[in-house]
Amino acid sequence: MFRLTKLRLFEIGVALLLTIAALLFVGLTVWAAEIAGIHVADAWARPTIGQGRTTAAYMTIANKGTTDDVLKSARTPKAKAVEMHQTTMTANGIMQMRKVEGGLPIEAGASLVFEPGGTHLMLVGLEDALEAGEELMLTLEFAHAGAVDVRVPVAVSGPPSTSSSR
Ligand SMILES: [Cu+2]
Repeated sequence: MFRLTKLRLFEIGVALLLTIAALLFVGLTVWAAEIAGIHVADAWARPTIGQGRTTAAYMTIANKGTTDDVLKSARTPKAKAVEMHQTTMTANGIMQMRKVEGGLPIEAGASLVFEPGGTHLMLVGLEDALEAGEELMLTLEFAHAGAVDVRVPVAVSGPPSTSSSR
């Protein structure tokens, strides 16, 4: 009788622990999703031209979280540097690219669009030529969401299909 009670107590204890673990897991998952409210879509990069080892990458970064965030930097193992550039028009009608310093803010609920003729990611010092059909991995570094990996297909014009990050 005593043994049975002890066994039952043990079973109840295990069940309780499992329940707590499950609740904790769900809680942490929701918490993590809340923090990493960054969604990346339509990522693509242009192929390199000739001997050039520079190219631009585009994507839409949506901040679906509840916290304002800042894209601080980006990197890829394939290039020496990834810079954030803004395309501006001079008074003479000449297109110019300007490096963005200090990161790009993305308010909660807002999106940051990298697109041809506008703000873009500049991949500088690529180790190899990039051809259409290839793919590269970009890591975006956010002030709040931390590092977000993005798969970037190389295509001649526009995202080949709907692509996204985690
Ligand atoms: Cu540029």
